[in-house]
Amino acid sequence: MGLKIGGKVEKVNGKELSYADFVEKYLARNQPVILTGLTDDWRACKDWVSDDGKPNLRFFSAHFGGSTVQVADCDTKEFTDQKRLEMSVFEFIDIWVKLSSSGNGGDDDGKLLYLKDWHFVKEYPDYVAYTTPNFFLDDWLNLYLDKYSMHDDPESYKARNEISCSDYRFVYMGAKGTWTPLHADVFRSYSWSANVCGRKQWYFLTPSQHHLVFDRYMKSSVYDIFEDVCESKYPGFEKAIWLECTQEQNEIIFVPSGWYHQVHNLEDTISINHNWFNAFNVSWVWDLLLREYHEAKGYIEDIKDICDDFEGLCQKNLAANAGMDFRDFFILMIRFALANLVLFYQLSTNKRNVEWSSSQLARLLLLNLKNIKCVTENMKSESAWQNRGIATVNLMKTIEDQPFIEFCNALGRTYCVTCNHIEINFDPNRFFLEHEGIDLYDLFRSRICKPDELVSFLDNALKLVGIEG
Ligand SMILES: O=C(O)CCC(=O)C(=O)O
Repeated sequence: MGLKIGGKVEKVNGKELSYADFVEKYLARNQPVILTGLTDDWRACKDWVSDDGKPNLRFFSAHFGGSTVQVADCDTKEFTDQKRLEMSVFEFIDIWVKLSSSGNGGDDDGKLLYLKDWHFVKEYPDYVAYTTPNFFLDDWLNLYLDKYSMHDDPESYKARNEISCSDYRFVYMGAKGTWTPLHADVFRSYSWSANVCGRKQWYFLTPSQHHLVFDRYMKSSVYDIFEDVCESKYPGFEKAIWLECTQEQNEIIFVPSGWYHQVHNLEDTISINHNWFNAFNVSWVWDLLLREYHEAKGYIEDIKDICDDFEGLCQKNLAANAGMDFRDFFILMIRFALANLVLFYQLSTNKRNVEWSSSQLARLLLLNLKNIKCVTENMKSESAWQNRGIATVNLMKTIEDQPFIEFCNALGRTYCVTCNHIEINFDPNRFFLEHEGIDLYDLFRSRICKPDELVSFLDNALKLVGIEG
């Protein structure tokens, strides 16, 4: 029996959609959408596409051939994903060119190869291939990784290079027929994916139907929705109702948090793809970390009694599987709380504007702070915090650090664009002087080690500007 298709993904002209409408209709409601008209000025759409509309593979070999990339062998399953190989872009293109001229699209053994997760922007920062559309700028993941690394203690994670992730901005390239198996995105983040050339076919399953693609123990999920899916292993699969769509060249798809999806390249395709989260979906990240933590713990429960640092091992395994551990996530939350707070305070000093607190920017900063507080409240109840000092963050030292100042100002610039606001800056030297009426020294003269301390800090900080938590 074929898939049950319940509908198509909506297609909207991105030039006629306001940021506020995008937030209300898609981001906050966690609904997919295809946006058109947003790639007109991209250099990638000129340099990377030949006159016949196909990928300009020669251009890649000539300019970026030396890069080492991850290539998925689309015909071979390894664990829950496609088998990965490492090769240079030059080799990858060479295989592609030779075999597309021989008409088979795969390598010598007839394998279909798909270049994935190429950190192109990190590798070629001066070659500005594209600009991120405003709709996707409120991206805590990449803004954070531009200034900080996920693990403050890379030494202890050195051996596991799969978690040393520099950013989540990728290029994908593959011949017709390459594909990505059914999955939900890393951290249960949002993603956006733009077709520079080629076309993709997408199949989506809403989070409320997830259980239908899992086995009865909720352990493994279907790999390929078009393979014979064994009824006895996945008893709910036949009931799943899918959304589908064809994404054309120059169209951008917004993939909401936690939606399972499978993707097929209908033609030779190059796409640009970011993963991201912000206040609207950060609770998904924590929920996933918590689930993965309990899973990681379950796997090694039998060595608990002979292990010197059982909790430490659980966290290390969590970071290897999920991309971050509790400490990484908590420190990220603290830094975002501080950045949103200092920007909120900066806004409040603009005495000429008595309406400051009802501005779009003030409302967004407050929503961010409230959602951070809400996630942190959920973290409080996890007993792993009680057993060890997960983090020690000196607030005063943090906000005076150069990376924090840069991070905060990058966040400020982003929000001035999305909220159409005049520039706001954070300068720690001016910050304390400009808020003489408020005892900020007292507020920031503390350390945060546990989630309940972050919650109290936020409550106190907001009270000082007349906002009750
Ligand atoms: O384009 C692909 O093959 C996969 C992209 C994807 O899964 C995503 O953007 O979330």
